[in-house]
Amino acid sequence: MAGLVLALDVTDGRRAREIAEEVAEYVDYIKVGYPLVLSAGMGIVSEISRFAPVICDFKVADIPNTARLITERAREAGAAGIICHAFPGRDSMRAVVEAAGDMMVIAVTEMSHPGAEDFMAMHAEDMARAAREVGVHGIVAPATRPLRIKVLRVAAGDEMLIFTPGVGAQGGRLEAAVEAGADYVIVGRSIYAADNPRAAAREFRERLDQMTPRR
Ligand code: NUP
Repeated sequence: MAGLVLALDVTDGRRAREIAEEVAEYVDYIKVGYPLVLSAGMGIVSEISRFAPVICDFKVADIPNTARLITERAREAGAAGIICHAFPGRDSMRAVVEAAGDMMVIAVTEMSHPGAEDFMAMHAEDMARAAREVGVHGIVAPATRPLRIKVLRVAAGDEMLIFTPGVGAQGGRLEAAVEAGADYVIVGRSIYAADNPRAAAREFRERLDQMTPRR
């Protein structure tokens, strides 16, 4: 069964906690990134972890030493996972994997916005293979281009998890992304900006539950 990740990109800590509590029953992870952490501080990671395991979307893209330092901060804060970029190369991804301990590491290969076709797409398959080689657990692939999820599934192999953003606000369709091979769908605005985030999360969950699992 494919899973659901809420991208909690609100910039108010109190609202973030409210939404996390409301949707907890329907999501597998809550992803927090710079919009929330730069507003509310790193303490928000453990606060949100009371409701669902947290993935820190820090898109780590630096030299190995700095990548390690950032990863250690996410681990200290109690995160369950961290997102890094694949493009800085194997050594930087390896530094994240080594510093991650029990955290899941997810590497961005091809992003979901149109600009990813300028530079990232042409190297995305190599990036997925490199991520697998160095022990990364999952990749990010675009729900806005389901065919690319299929291609990246072949490059990443069957064991790797595919997380796919771009459903809803960016125009991607949940069913198409899951049929193309995604394991987790990442949804932000269509849940947290809905009139009723809990009802929106429940609806995404129900749509996922109706689909045939990949494995
Ligand atoms: O390629 C990516 N596309 C993307 O949208 C990689 C990401 N990490 N994201 C993130 O997913 C983005 O930063 C946001 O947190 C979430 C999608 O949110 P929404 O478009 O559903 O609101």
